Parts: sequence; C-alpha cells; structure tokens
Amino acid sequence: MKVSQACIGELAGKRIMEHKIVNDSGMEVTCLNYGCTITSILVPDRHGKSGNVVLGFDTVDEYQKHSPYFGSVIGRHAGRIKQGMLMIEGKTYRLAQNDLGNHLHGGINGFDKVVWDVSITEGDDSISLRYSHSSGHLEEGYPGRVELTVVYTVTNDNEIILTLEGESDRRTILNMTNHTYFNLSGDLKSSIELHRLTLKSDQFLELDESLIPTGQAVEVEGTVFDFRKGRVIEDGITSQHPQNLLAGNGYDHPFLLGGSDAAAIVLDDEESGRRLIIETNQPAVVLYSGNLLEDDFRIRGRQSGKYLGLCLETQGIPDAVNHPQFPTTLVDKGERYSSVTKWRFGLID
Ligand code: G6D
Repeated sequence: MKVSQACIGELAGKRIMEHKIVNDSGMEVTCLNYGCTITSILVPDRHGKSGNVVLGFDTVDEYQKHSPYFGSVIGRHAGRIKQGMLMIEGKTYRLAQNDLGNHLHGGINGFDKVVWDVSITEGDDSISLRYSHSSGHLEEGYPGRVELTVVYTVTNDNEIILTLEGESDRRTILNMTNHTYFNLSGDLKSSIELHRLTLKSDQFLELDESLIPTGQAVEVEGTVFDFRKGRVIEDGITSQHPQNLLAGNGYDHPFLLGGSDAAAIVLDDEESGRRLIIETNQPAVVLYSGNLLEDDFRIRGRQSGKYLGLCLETQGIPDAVNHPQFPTTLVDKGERYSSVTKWRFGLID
C-alpha cells in the first residue's frame, strides 16, 4: 500500500492537505482535511474497470460553493434538532438555526467546514488518516469543549473503516456521521434509481413536514420502506406513500438497526456489478436518495441533479434529545463517544 500527500491551498491560516491512499489491489481513496472529506473512491467493476463511486469535487472552492456535505464528516450532531432547542440538566441551549428555523448537521460552521489536523499511520495491510479537532464550549450553541478524532483506515481488503470519536468536558450531545453520496455506476455514468438496497430493518422513523422525526417508528411491512429482501431505490421515488412525497419523492428517513453488527447493509449496482457492504455499531442509518440535490453546478464535468447519489448515514437517531423513547445521543463528561462503521467494496456474487 502507498500514501501520498499534497498541500492544495490554505484556509483560515491552515494548510488544506489532500491524501491519496492506494492499496495493493489498486483501490484508491482520496481525502481532504477540510471537513475530513472523502473526495473520491476508485474501485473496479465486474470487468475490472476502475471508476469513482462517490460524489466529490477537485477543489475546496467548489466544496465551499456547492457541496451539500459531499463526503464530509458531520457534527456535532447529524440530522435535525427541532428549533435548535437543546435541554440538558434543566438548562436550555439554543443551537444555530440553519435550516428553516431548525438545526441541521452541526449548524452554520459544522465539522464539515473545519480544517482538521491530520497525521498518517501505516500498517502492514492498512493505512490510516487520523484527523483531530477541538470544538470549543458553546460553538454553534453546543455545551462542552469536545476533543474529536476521525480516523479513516483503508485496508488491502478494499475496506474503509470510519472511526468517529469524541470526549467532552461536560454533558453534551454527540452524534456524528460521514455524509458520502454513493453512486456505484462509476464516474457518474448513471443516477442511482436502479441501485438495489438490502437493509435488515423492521422500522423507519416517520418525519414531519420539516423532515424531523415525529417520534413514531413505523413498520416497514407492506411498504416501499421494506428493504429486508432487497429493493430498488426507484420504488420510493415513484411511490405515492405520503412519507416519500414529503421527502421530495424519495427517501430521507432514519431506519432502526438491530443494534448488532450483523445488520449489514448491502448496496448493489447490477449494471456495473459493484457492491458495497456496510456494517456499523450505530443504532440507525439515514437513507437519503438525493431528492434535494440541486442542478445548478457540475460535478467533475457532469451536471448535478436529483438522484445522482445516495447517502447511507450511520448514526444515532436525529432529534433523539426531544424523544426520550429513542437511544440517547447525550454523552457525559469524560465519556468516550465512538461510532465505528465499515464500508467494504466488492462485486455482486
Ligand atoms: C437535505 O433533508 C436532507 C438531508 O437529509 C441531507 O443531509 C441534506 O439535504 C444534504 O436537507
């Protein structure tokens, strides 16, 4: 395996570092310390032809101008929090309201817009990029000073292991994820309507009109939210189910996972033969099918637009602070928050 690095600019007095990791079978992963952003993942199709399977840009300027979180780490809290209102130990905190009066994805200057410190660790069969950042008390309104690390480990088995960790000096909330948009066709050859998802989840969370969980978990049985035996994304795009219509003709929903790593998530693209298998220690995964992707910019030459990529954001449950029936996203002083997710790229059997 080999890793190379280059400085591609400067932001707020810090160097923007690009790292490119190539494993022994030719898989190539490129990342920036701007938002711990994964900008490109090159893996082969069934004919051995390599192609990029994620949405991303080549310049930081494009990320700043156009990116709806392409490939970036999200925090302190992924998803929405109603009206940005956070009550902890009887004290109310007002988080940045950056989405129709609600808080979304860590606020105006969330972790996706931070220039992180970065170091490299090389192992026999893996190379890791270790990003670190200290988020100050009351940044974006969140209580607590939090020391954060994000580690991306690329292995010779065509895996990327994402380890998102944090520790706070007082009780706060932490719920991080990576917001990569996958498109397994390779180099955006087609959009993701015919991608097939298999997800062993019995329930999804109903959303209200501002896309915040109502607190109601809904059985997937008999609906286009039932991915237990595999289903193409197009079913939710063409569906008249009120929740698909509400999301802008598609999915934007948290699905509850069984809490065990056995709840593997499998994404297939029949055309190219590429397969992505995701395992996680998180209680939920948000499936977002790119319903709201704008079409006023280009992505490496290809016009952007709805359904050009889909996200599988493994995480805690959005707005859980306002729904005590959900697993909590609160962390105590000195408690180690740790989210571990593994992406494994291969071919459909
Ligand atoms: C929209 O509702 C969706 C979010 O789920 C997504 O993360 C964002 O676009 C990029 O706000």
